Amino acid sequence: MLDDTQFDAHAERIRRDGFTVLERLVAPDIVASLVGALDRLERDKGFGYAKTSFEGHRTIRINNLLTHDERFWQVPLQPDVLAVAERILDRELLLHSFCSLILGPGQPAQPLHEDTQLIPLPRPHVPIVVNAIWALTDFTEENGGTLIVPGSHRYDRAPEYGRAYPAQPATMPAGSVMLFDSALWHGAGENRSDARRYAFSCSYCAGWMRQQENFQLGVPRETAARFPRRLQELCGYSVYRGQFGHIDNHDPIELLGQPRGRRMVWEATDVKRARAAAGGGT
Ligand SMILES: O=C(O)CCC(=O)C(=O)O
Repeated sequence: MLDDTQFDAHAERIRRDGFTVLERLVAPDIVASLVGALDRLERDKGFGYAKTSFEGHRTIRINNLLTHDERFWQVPLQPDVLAVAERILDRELLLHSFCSLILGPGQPAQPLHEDTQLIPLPRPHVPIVVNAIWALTDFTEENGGTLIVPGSHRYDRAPEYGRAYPAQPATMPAGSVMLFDSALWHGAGENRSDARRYAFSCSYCAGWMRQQENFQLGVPRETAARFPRRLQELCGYSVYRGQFGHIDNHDPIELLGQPRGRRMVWEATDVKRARAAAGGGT
């Protein structure tokens, strides 16, 4: 586990350059087990190549991964990645999207884009999504290591779709995780090698934002009930600032059998004032 100074330094790099790399973060046996889980899933459930050019006709993307294998649960919860993402977004962040990105040989480079470009906010804007690309095999220039344009998260526009721009490949050894502000211009590189490039994209968004993947409806309630509590919160069984996401003044976490969720802000305010009046402080 990294320490606070290292978390701060990585967060500062994301603010400055738009990205940072946590090298060799994930142990080789865990990487092997995650790749094994993806292979088994592909074999057992017949997942094939994506159907659109943006997603990649030679790329296997498996969405809603949390429903497929318990081994995937540890990915959004990886403590170092979460700690850095929380420094950028805050502790009430949500899981935004979690999918595999398996680039097969012959996959052309993806158009450069930024993940928040459809959000109607003027650019540059505060960070609202942080993406973590997990390298499950070495990322090289040859096998399609993610292309990035350092500093582009501060530009006042998104890239023009399909246009070529100078970009650099994020090369990193297997087990590394690249975290970036999703406003950074990026895209998968071309896989000119004869092997697959295995990766995850596991992104987090601000707690007040709509998630890209709908985990509350997409993950069966009985599966979510078995998640560790922090994963339940990340999936949206939580209330941002005690206001956004409540159900009849209750925290949705109670739907998963948790005894008591967060107090809504209006109730919490009364409790706080009553305690202060009684001399009990806050
Ligand atoms: O596969 C990659 O390296 C990046 C993929 C990506 O940016 C996307 O699909 O939005």
